[in-house]
Amino acid sequence: MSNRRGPDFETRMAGDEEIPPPPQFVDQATVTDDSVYDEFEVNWPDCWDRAAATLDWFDPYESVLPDDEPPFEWFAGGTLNACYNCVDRHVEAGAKNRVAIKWESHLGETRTYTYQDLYREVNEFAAALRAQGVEEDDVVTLYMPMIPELPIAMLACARIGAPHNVVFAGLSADALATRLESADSRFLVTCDGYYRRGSAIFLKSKADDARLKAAHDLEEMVVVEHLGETGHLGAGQHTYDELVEAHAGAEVAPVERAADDVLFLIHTSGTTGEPKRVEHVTGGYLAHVTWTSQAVLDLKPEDTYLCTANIGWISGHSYVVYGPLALGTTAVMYEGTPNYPERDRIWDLIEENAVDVFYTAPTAIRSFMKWDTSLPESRDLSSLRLLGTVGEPIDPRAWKWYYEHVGNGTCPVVDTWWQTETGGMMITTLPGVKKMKPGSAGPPLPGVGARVVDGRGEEVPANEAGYLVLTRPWPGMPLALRRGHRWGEDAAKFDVDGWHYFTGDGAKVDDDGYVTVLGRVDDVINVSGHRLGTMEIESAIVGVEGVAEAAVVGGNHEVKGEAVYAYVITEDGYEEGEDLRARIIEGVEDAIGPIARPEQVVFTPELPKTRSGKIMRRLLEDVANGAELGDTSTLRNPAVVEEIAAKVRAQS
Ligand code: 6R9
Repeated sequence: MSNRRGPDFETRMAGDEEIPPPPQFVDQATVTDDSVYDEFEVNWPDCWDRAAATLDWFDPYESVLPDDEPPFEWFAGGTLNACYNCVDRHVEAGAKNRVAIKWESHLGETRTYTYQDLYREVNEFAAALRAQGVEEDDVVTLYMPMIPELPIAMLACARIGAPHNVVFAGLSADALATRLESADSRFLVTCDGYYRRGSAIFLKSKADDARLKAAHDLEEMVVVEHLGETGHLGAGQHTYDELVEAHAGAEVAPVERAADDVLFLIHTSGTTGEPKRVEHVTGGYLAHVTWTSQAVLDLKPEDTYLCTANIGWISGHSYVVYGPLALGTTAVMYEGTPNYPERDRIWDLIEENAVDVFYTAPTAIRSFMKWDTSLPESRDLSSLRLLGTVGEPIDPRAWKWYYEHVGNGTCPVVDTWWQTETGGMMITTLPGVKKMKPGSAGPPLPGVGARVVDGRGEEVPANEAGYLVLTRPWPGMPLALRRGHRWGEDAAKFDVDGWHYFTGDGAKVDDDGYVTVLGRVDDVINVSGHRLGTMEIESAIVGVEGVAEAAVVGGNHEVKGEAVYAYVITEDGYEEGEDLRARIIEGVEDAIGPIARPEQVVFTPELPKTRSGKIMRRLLEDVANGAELGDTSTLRNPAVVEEIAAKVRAQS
């Protein structure tokens, strides 16, 4: 196993404080009875009926889970449509005038879509996609920023049974090309461009570039005119407005999808040099995210809800789009960044929209703390009922700041652990039931099996660090795991009895069964909640002319959580210096995007290697963190570590 830190890395202590659920929250919460945990234990797997019951099925399923061996066919025999569940059923139930999406642009413009508006536009775009030749099971790639046309396009795809493949707009043309190929996708929806912190980013030109780079032809491309700078459209390229207008008033019947038909593909970073393709299916995924939106986020149809996640990542798929809309909630969608135009933009949004439930990431909370504590306090945030966090471990100090300064000590905080691969939340407190422990995510949700094991697969004693494995299948599990496949990195890792999935995270469990997640133990780093593979960054750097070898590690960063540190050996005849450094940064931005930009590029004559030639990444992490250097005695070249450390000190 490639083990970046091992389970014994610095143990982050969760606070020993315990906070009971606020009574005024419990009084109105959807799930308040502790018996739900027992019910799921006694009744497993049929207990997951409860999740499926949040949805409308065309054909009811015959069995919740026919077999406890792969293939795991959750809700076998059932058919449904995700778009029908997120849109039509609310219109049919008389909620057509309720706001579904309130979009706030970063410049202060707003656009409001009721469920009826959403119904109309999704139908028109679904008809347009069909007219472009998109058939059931064709993959449609969506390379779009946070504009309303993104969820509309996702729902239109879901309506016609065409899996979507959303690519985060901050990724480069190369990254888009790789994802088009990996998904075997011949249809692309993008936009001309968008503003980020006041500057225009031209997306269509990146999409055009990707089109040239991808190994196969794109058949059709749709361009949303967001900046009004679309320019020339070539063959097979159409504007979104032109297509929607051509299908004004069209209605498309939602396609009946089997529970395990693919709803979408999404790519994330794994531990190989290639992005990892994850496929989520219609029934289990939608049931999982809808149930957890209800049980954990406590969302109700009358709520206004703000999640700051970008729809380009899984958090936005599950908890900006599918979960909240399936429940008929009003989702506020924010185009910009929390600090643009001012650092109080988020508090503005909460106050103006009287937001009930707010879900964000620890990196944002750390920024808020750093900026000015008085900012949230100068606003009326009394509409808030519940706060959530996701994406990285949250330390007890940030947790308490969030609880006190944003939640005024009256809103429960749910620290939700989950992954692209799990589809939805797995480990967190049920806020109307469980006490909170700042710094610890909480117990596994009812029905979820999680264990912390050592390298041999043995469960470790309470409060000791080990590897986090999931030991039971769950409805939101992706196609590969359903089929009993393992991703390369997870293959036969531990000798755990029975089926299991290794998460890539280190964790410990306390005497109450609360899990504290310690961070990744594999070659994945987490920069501001963005999941990045060190191997992908390394291969980008090695592709730069003049670079002989590179090693990338994550170093601690006060706001970002981790930052990218690149250690580089130059090729003979090339000079270390600003020119090469700039080309390395450009190389990473071209291959992946600005999110992977190295914080530091450190030139070194050698990398610390063991006698067998393996790079000792742990030492490079110690160097990045300015920590005391670990044992260097097994190195072939011990002196190099001190040399690199001196360079890092000089650069920072
Ligand atoms: C949803 C999402 C997954 C990785 C995961 C872990 C980290 C997410 C966390 C957390 C501690 C939490 N992570 N939530 N760590 N506490 N509440 O973020 O998916 O982008 O796939 O990242 O994020 O390391 O393995 P994804």
